[in-house]
Amino acid sequence: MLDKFERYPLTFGPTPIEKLERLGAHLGGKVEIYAKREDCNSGLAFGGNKLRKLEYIVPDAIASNADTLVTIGGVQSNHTRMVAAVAAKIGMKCRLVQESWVPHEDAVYDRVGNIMLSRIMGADVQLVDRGFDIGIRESWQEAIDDVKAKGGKPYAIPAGASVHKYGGLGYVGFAEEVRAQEAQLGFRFDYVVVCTVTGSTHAGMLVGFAKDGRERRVLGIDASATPAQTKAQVLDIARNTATLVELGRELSADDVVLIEDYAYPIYGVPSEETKEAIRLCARLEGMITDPVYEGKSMQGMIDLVQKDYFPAGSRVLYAHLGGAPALNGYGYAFRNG
Ligand code: 5PA
Repeated sequence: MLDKFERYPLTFGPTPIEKLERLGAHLGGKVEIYAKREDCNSGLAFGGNKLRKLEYIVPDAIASNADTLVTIGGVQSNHTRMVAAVAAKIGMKCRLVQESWVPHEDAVYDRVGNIMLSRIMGADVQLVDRGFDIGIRESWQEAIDDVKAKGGKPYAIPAGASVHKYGGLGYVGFAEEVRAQEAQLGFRFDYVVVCTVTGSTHAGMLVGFAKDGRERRVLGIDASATPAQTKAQVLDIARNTATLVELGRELSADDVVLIEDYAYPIYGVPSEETKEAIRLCARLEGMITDPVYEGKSMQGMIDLVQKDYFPAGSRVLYAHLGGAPALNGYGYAFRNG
């Protein structure tokens, strides 16, 4: 589906799929749980889902003759860390707007984890005191203008690389990769569980799996706590991406399955149940998930298994999208383990 698009390799190649044997058994053994390890996809600054997206965006950035990548996220954004890494790798400058999307408790929240890594990689980090919103942000546009005013040539990447024209392509590739791995494994996955916030990860998967009629088997677990906006953005990106890859069919709002029950209390703040899911997965599998994104989708998957949402015998693929560096900003929440 992606042959006609230029791709700049930033990842190691196909990511491994591993069975979460002990977690599955702990949850009663009625379904088989697997994880696709997007969190281990690259040597660039701990990797994660943004690199798959950026592989299809970087050729356009290079072709535009830009010298500075400009993007935006929260203080502990994984996306901004990934853009900082990519800028370093391709020899560009990087300007990051980091907004106050999360009310946080830790004194070192803006010093550790993702933001520290971005600073180490030489990004120009600007803290802006504005709240959460997955849409186009004024502060990002101001940063783009500022780079221009100082004689630079900015290349603009929106939050999560999502509403960029090529933002959905990377996760179409994920679906194609899963199909190839299924052929080797000799079975197909019945469900894919993915954490959804700015939407292009879910949207790309949806388009990729629509090729064999599985778009509604992609279960987005909302972590934005603004699900109506997130759902609309997933559909927009999916439609745009479907046109680009010539999917040949219309996608409707019903094709976007977004489960809203686990984003509470608010974006970026883990509930007690999210923290329990993070501990459970860590203690049974040694697999680390974060309090903002993957811990919430892990909580959702565990709860759905416990509620018998998945018919007995189902094979469930959890997409682990990365994000562990943010844990450093949540030392207080895990002070007792
Ligand atoms: C993020 C996003 P989408 O934004 O494509 O829906 O992906 C959600 C997601 N898991 C899931 C991890 C580890 C993520 O980092 N992160 C954002 C960031 O700024 O880091 C875009 C919000």
